[in-house]
Amino acid sequence: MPKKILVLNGPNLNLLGRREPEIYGRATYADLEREIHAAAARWRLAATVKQSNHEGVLVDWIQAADGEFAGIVINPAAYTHTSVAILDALKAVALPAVEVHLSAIETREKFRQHSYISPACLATITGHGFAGYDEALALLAAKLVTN
Ligand code: CA2
Repeated sequence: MPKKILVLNGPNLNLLGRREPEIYGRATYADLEREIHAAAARWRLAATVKQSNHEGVLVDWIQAADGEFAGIVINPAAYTHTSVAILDALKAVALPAVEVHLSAIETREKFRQHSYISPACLATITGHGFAGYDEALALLAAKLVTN
């Protein structure tokens, strides 16, 4: 049975392809979901992909992942830069987690350069667009064979 990975996307990522194409590209959120499922299958993983605009919903999903999933990929979007609640939830479940950002947050506005989430993640991938999710899944696949 392929190991199950929870892929979480935060606020406004459902708008992908509709605004700011110079930063986030022209592909839509549905395209992203398709690419994540294809990447997961390549790494012999099964992805469940969810998006929410609400911090507490993301926290609830992280808590519920305990015992259900082998790892988490998360793009917390704007909550990256504000959310101790998501940091605490990831620490509480202690599942291997990888943080992904489509854009290179380290080269953008000062307020985007700090992540509250990184300390709970085994890696943070930035600036690789949709391919970042594939890289995150590859890292989890490698981590999970050795566990
Ligand atoms: O680069 C990323 O993946 C981000 O997590 C995206 C977030 C941003 O707040 C983070 O600083 C970096 C924003 C996601 C919003 O995406 C949109 C896509 C299209 C149109 C409007 C927003």
